Amino acid sequence: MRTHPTLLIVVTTVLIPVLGCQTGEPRSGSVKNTEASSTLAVDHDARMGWWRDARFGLFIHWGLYAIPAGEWQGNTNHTEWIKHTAQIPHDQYDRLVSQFNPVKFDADHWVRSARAAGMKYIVITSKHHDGFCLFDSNYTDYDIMSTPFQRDIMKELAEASRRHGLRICWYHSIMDWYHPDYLPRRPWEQRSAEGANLDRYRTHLKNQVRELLTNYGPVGVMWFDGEWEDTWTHEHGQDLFHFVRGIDPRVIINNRVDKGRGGMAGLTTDERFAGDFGTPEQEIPATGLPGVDWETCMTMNDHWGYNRFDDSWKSAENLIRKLADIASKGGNFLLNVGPTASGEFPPPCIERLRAIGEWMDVNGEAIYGTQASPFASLPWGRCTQKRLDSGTTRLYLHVFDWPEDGCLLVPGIRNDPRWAALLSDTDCNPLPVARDDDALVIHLPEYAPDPINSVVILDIVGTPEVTQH
Ligand code: JFZ
Repeated sequence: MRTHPTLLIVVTTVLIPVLGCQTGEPRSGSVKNTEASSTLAVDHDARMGWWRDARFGLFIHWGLYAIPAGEWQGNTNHTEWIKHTAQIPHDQYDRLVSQFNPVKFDADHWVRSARAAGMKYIVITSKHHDGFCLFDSNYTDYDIMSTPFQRDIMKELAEASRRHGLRICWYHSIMDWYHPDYLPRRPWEQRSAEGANLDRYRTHLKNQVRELLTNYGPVGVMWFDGEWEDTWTHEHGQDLFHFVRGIDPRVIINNRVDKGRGGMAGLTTDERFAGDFGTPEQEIPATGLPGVDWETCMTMNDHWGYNRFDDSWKSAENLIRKLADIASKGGNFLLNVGPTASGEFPPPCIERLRAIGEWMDVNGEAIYGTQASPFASLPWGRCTQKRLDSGTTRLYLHVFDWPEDGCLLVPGIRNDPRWAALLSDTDCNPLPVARDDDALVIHLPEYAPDPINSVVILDIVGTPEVTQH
């Protein structure tokens, strides 16, 4: 809608995870102050502080495409790309605008679901490739205010997120199949490219980015996408990156703003390219990547946008273990939900978010603010770690396969043990730990407290000295 911008109150949130059985824990989760930093490197660390501590976020793909719900003329495998994959003419697709009326949308409910799952931030599609905007933009009428719904969804979600201590973040597509100045034209469309001007489109894009960064209070991440198009250049990426930095230097920007991303693995290795973190899509890197921030984004089934035919849901067990796997490699997990056209999360998503939340309620300490495992691999599961004080490191041993003989072998570690316990044990009863050559052996109770992933705490003296196996 082309009217005037709305001003929102600026509130900063500080997320402080609760740690369990110990004193003197590090203050993780707090947002560091950028003003104190004098070098770029420090600025980067300060900017990334809350994001590194958060480890877990919710991705939401929502837009007009939720209405066909994956189906077009008998084909049921479409999704947020439906305009492209079904080659839908503009006027026909645009009719969805008058049908978009998600009367069951409740921002508070969505944010509470994410928070209960243990998620610390939400990335939602302010605009996907189809060009439709879920927010009230002064620069287009192709937005939520032209639908019967007429409520600024971004505003409601930003406010609800702030209320519940989550960071709101925008996924904003660079590629745009609607805007007349965007180039290239799609092979399947009739519109002439004559008179189109990509620089004018870039101004439009920046105008909208300014709206997103100034009308909704502090924003955590600008998550760009669609940079792979031939028309988008490294210079355009640099320009957009610095434009965002200029508006708010605290905003984290993904690497899809520029041209440095290497395919689905999603990582930028050449420092000339901009981006604060890498974006592996639907995959988890084989190992940790020292010094590189990254976030795996993943669907719960096989589509990002809502597809009512897609029943191939990953199990809660699978997702809980993926979260531990990702944290053990020093990455973040951005897990996707594609809400329905009526404004609800599909029931299988709700079930899975709940199950993850139950696990996080007990074991969140082993995820938030942790760092990558010191071990190259472990036969029974994963490991995350936290520095407690100068003399102690806490290892979180994520046990997927509970040992039948009750002996958990931690291989190739030189440090002396201080103490071990089950994270789920609120009494913090110590577990016996013995040294066996270069391994530490923890004596476990007979049954796993959690068949999916039981976390064993092992505090050791100093920083881990691990020999590779
Ligand atoms: C992109 C989007 O096109 C998709 O709709 C979704 O939003 C996802 C999170 O991001 O998907 C991509 C991006 C890049 C590749 C493939 C899918 N790639 O480089 O092969």
